[in-house]
Amino acid sequence: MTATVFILNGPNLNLLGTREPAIYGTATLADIEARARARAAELGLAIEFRQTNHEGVLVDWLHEARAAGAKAVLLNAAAYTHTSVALLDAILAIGVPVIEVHLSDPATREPFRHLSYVGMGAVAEVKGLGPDSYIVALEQAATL
Ligand code: CA2
Repeated sequence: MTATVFILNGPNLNLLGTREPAIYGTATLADIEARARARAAELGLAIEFRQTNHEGVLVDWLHEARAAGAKAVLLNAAAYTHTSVALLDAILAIGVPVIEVHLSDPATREPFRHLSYVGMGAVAEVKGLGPDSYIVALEQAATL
């Protein structure tokens, strides 16, 4: 059976490509999904690519990844990365490896972005590569 990788995106990432191109680039989330889908096909993976602005929905989707027997989750939790113990608890609960993904490198930005609750539960992080962060993370997920 084809292994599935969930690629979950948090708040405001639906605005990609429309605002703040100096930080986040010009690619839209749909562009990133198309690239991830093409690379996943080459790697023999299926992907479930989603975005929500709601913290609890991300928690529900992490649970769904476990129920679906997902191979891994790539998680760009956006601002919830830096605030959400609920996401950390979900990551620790599901028993599915989670790779933290970011377009920018939060460690080089404002101090409030330096703390990552997601990172406390993730098996790896890929950040600062723009849309390539998703592709590199997908390649890492394929090796898990
Ligand atoms: O670099 C990343 O991928 C982030 O997860 C993006 C988050 C930010 O809170 C994290 O610290 C790092 C913000 C996403 C906001 O996306 C926008 C897209 C277009 C215009 C405005 C915001």
